[in-house]
Amino acid sequence: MRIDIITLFPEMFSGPFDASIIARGRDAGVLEIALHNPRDYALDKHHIVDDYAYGGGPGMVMKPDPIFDCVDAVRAMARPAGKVVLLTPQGRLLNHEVASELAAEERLILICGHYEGVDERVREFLVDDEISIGDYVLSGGEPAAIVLVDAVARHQPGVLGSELSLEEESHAQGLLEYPQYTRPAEYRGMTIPEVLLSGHHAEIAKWRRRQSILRTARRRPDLLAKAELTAEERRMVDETLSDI
Ligand code: 9D3
Repeated sequence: MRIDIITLFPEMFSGPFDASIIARGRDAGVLEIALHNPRDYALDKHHIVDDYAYGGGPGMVMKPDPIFDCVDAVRAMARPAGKVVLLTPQGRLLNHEVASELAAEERLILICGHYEGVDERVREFLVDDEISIGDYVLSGGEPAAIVLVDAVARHQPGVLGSELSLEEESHAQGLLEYPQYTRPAEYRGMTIPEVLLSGHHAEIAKWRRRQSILRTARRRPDLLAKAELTAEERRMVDETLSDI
């Protein structure tokens, strides 16, 4: 998969993209990332990329022409043309399904907005999809693009080191993770659940499933409503949580 990122701040990507899962994808040759600055496509003397909003109001708007010209040039660099995705607070919310959908594309072109936003004609005539990473205010689309690339990279074959991890992930889909422990079994007087030392794999699996379900019920009732639980598990949730 190839991802082209259009940003006024390409330097924001060097840390995250040179480490972690994204670096592994690039090293494995399953993920190619290229950064492009619309300022390089602003042909005026001062390479201006923003301007005042027609109709007035606070803040600057990203000019359409450097973005259109940048996307044209980037599209000419490789095939296929690729879906153009705008990172914006007004986009559809990123989740596992959206990440998986975008990961199936051969090529993506991400546009990171900055200032108060981009000229509406970019949205209307250039952009195919709009994504937000959550209901809070960022100062630009760059951190959102990093999150999106990370989530998409995990879906590429060979990135996780084992295909099992994603399968496990989708298996547990809809439930939060169970508590995890590693050595030592006792640290500063803090112990770990007895069952994990028992060697009874079936008992351990049962305990983990129960912990996942209860944790999800307490913290993310919205997720639990969508999860696939047996009738017995639903009863167990109701009984356990009615005590508190
Ligand atoms: C505070 C300014 N807002 C009201 C006028 C508009 C606004 C414009 C641009 C708010 C944020 C931004 C910059 N954010 C993004 O470009 C962005 C974003 C986000 O802020 N939250 C979650 N996901 C995303 S994806 C891109």
